[in-house]
Amino acid sequence: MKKTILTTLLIGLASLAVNAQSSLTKTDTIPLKYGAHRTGNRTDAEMERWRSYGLGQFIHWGVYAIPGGQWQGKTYGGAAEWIRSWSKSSAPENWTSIYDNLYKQFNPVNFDAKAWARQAKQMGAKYVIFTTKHHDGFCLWPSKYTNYTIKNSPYKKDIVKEVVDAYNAEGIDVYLYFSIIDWNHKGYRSAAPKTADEIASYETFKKFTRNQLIELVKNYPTLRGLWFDGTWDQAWTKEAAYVDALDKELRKLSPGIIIGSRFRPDDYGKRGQDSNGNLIGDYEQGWERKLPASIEVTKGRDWDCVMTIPPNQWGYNADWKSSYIKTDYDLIQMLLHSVSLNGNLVINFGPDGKGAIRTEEGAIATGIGQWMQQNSEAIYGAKYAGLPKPEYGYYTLKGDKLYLTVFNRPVNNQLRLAIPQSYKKSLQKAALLVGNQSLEIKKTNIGIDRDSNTYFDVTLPANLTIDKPFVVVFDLGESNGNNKNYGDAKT
Ligand code: JFZ
Repeated sequence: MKKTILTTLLIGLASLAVNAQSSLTKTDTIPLKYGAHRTGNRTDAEMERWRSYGLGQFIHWGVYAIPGGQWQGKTYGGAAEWIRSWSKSSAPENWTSIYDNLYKQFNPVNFDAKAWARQAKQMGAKYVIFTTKHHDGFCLWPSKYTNYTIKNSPYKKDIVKEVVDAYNAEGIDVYLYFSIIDWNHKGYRSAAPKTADEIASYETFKKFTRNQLIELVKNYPTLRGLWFDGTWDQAWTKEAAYVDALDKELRKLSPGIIIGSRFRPDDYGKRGQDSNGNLIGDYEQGWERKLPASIEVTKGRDWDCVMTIPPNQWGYNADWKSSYIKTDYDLIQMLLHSVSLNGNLVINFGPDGKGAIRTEEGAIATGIGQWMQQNSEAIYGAKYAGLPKPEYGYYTLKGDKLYLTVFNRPVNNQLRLAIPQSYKKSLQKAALLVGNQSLEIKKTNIGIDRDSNTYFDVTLPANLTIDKPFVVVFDLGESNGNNKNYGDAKT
């Protein structure tokens, strides 16, 4: 009996010590009610599907497509979808009121959702992110909660529905872009509300936002996710409790829905990552128009990169002459860069005011599509290969296949691959992905004793005259992770 008491006491003391220890080691953890809901990545089937997309399409469309970055011979300097905020000093007279009446002319007679969806499919996009409402507040669906919608334009019909149906019919998953910023709603404000009136007015905006989101989720039940934007205002970032509850509500209404890191603030108004450095939301949305340099910077998180074709234009801008316009190869390279580091690349399109996708974007979609037609095996479902980036291009990995997409072809036609000796796989066979021509792999002694790599030379056929990036596929076998140069004479 005595012994039991003593043991209990000792166990009690020991667990006290353990608790003290763990609370000591956790002194850097800030207690949060509304921080990240998990520390690692999601493991469910919906997220796994998202991870396998590789390539997506973004579409920015709204009344800003009518001016297309200019009005009455004047050019707006910023991103075309921001034109409503044209500063008074340079804007045409009465600009905001002109803008706020543009919807009365929104009649996109050339809009053909099925043609858009066919083009996206042909390009190889597995998902689309479509702007239901940008910062100007104009709704491309007939929202019950405002009059500022497509229903009151000459076009009248529900554009969001047309897009959702057409893309779904092509087997493309739909994500809806939604801006929290809404320059049209009376209760919207950027600075945190202080007076009772301001608070009451902001409450109407919060309710309106919630209503619209629930409306979207209910109207378009096939949606796979919501892509939030315009969440940086102080008024919003102080609403952690409200947004957290809304996030939970939306997830309940649409089980499996994917929401990135641009929606909820934490208790201290931090966005993206909470105050403890954990990702808020299902994937990192911070790689906008930029790509992580290495796997380390991704911190092992799911991520996508949304990319404009000009430097920074999302909505239609009539002027594509004044800046560098990315080519299809620029974008294919970014696609490989993304997939090789476990991300998706989402290429933005900005249809014009009549609903047509400009010919330059069409040509890019065709170029990417032709390449994808032959090489998408190296993209869909492919991941980071666990190898250092080769100078010739990018590795991607799927099952027991390693893909090397070559952008920089060596003039001597020898791809010399440095494989760390610790790599747990061996290169068995090599072949060109297109045509399946097999290529010889030679283990190479280049006499670098202290090097931790093993080198393999793969000879490209001299008669390979391709002027596009091309893929070499390797069959991988098991290895003990001790790839010593046993072929070397000395060893
Ligand atoms: C926002 C919008 O203002 C813009 O019009 C466009 O819709 C884009 C996709 O999103 O712009 C941003 C948002 C976030 C960053 C940069 C531009 N960011 O986090 O670096």
